[in-house]
Amino acid sequence: MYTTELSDKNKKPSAAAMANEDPVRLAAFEARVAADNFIEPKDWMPEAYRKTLIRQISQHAHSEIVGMLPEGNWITRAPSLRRKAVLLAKVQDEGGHGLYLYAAAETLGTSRDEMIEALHSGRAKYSTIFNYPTLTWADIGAIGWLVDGAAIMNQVPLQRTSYGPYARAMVRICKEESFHQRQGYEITMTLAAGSPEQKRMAQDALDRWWWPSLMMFGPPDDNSPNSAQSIRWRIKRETNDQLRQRFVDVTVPQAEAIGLRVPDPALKWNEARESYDFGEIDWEEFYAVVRGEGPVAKERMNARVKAWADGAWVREAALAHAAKRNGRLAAE
Ligand code: BYC
Repeated sequence: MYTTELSDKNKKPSAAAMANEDPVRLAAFEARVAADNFIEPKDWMPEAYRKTLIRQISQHAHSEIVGMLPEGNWITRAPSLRRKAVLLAKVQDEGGHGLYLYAAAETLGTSRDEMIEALHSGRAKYSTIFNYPTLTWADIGAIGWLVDGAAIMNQVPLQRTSYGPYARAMVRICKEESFHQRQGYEITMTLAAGSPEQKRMAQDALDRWWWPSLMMFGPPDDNSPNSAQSIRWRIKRETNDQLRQRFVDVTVPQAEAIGLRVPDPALKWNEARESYDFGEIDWEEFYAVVRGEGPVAKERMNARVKAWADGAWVREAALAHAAKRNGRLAAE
């Protein structure tokens, strides 16, 4: 995510904000959530629930759109026509995910323009992972395998999030993400089984993307200001640490199966927990990237702002066309 510092403001709904809510409606809302019924756009909801959803869904949408950049710049350099066609389709899918998610956020009363402005001005965040550079073709494998793999781990439980439009968007997104994860693993597997130089490239990409992928799940639970309320309102179904642990447990055997080494000397199977113990994440690095100090944060935002400016004529033409068509329909 970009330039916005982590802070406690606007995190938990303040007691005063919640006290302003109608207690009867609030109790009915909480009972619906507790019964696992979806909340729909026209249903009554507490303001803090609406705000939390707008924050999370719009950040999620921004991540999909900014996430097109690291892979997009490898489309012309993909090593074969097949790889190029697959990568093109994948990057296009990410654009589609962003659009479903912006549409889901719009049902909460925010506009696309407001969300885009928040991204471009640095008020809204997007995932830290997209502020790292893609140096070699092996990075495209690592992104699909690890970044999409982490995204699926986080997004599968979001199919049961309490807000209906977000949950339904996630169902389709998860299907596509699982194809993305497989295409990335297949690239990495091919490189790992290739020449010594190709295997070295695959290992180097794993070395650079492993820790940033673990950071995608967010701060540790005891330092995650939004988690408790989001879990209570069933916006989040599992905590950051639970999902991170599951990702490690699933991914380590995948690395071993293709002869790669996870770059963590503390990684060790824990018989009692039936899970891997793993080393300390560099949280200083995470918070620096959240503050906008990621290696390619400025390039990413400049690219988005330029794309938005360059696309102005398309938006204007589409609006002019819609106005003309509506005028014609009204005349008929
Ligand atoms: N990066 O209280 P917490 C993809 C922020 S893209 C930056 O735990 P929460 C793909 C967090 O926003 C898929 N910031 O927050 C696309 C909060 O700050 P604010 C991306 C982070 O919301 C292209 C503060 O830290 N997936 O698949 O309860 C190519 C405290 O955190 C990060 C999503 O967006 C981070 N990594 O939990 C390939 C999933 N982590 O907002 C692949 C949807 C935390 O209060 N989002 N922060 O100022 C979520 O599930 C949750 O929002 C999070 C954070 C788990 C990320």
